[in-house]
Amino acid sequence: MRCNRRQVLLGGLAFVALGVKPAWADTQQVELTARFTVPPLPYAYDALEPVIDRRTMMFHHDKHHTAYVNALNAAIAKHPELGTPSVEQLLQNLAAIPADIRTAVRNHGGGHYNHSLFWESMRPPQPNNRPTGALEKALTAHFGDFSSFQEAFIQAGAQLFGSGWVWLVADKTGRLQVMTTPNQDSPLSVGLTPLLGNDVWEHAYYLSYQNRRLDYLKAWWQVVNWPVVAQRYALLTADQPSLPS
Ligand code: MN3
Repeated sequence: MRCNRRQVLLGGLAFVALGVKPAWADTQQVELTARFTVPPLPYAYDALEPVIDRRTMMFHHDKHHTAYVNALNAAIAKHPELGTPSVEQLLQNLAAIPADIRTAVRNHGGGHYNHSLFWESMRPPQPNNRPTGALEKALTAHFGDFSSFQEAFIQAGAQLFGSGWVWLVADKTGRLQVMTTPNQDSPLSVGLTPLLGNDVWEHAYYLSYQNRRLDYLKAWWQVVNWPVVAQRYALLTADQPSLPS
């Protein structure tokens, strides 16, 4: 490869030409390469049993998540002019990502972000596991009651064809909705904030549930970490003082 410097300059100019200035463009570049790492699980591999078995957690976290991170790092390394954006910034600005790595960032950046959120969204099985406080009120206001929200989430996840995610998301006005995304697409890329997501790729459940995705979707509520989801909702309402908190 020759003309490396020129390529770097052209890469920077591409942002200007697109009229899309990435949000991180003005931040100080303290590292020369953006490198992402797999966060450690906040609990033991077997902590979610019997809802999610130990081997599934080992393969899912150590192998699948690591593969997304490695591929994301390889893609980002091709464009040092991007600086050191966070994975959120990358996913929120896909249009500003150089075309030759945009699909890789979408797939593997999404895989990294979605799984990082997923691990934090779970905890050991809890009896009568349900949200409280402002989040419970918001779910009731948007879906009728908590059970109706759960049912909408389960149905959306069960009906998603192929691999993807089912989400509880909030838009900029605080409106809550259930949605699905295919593959590793993130709600961040369409301007929505994920509060809770469940992975419905077969690798997330196949060892214990085989083809019974619906059983996995129903059992999964036992391990949802509602205090963490409530924290995400509180951050959102802190940014939007007009929302009920
Ligand atoms: Mn997965």
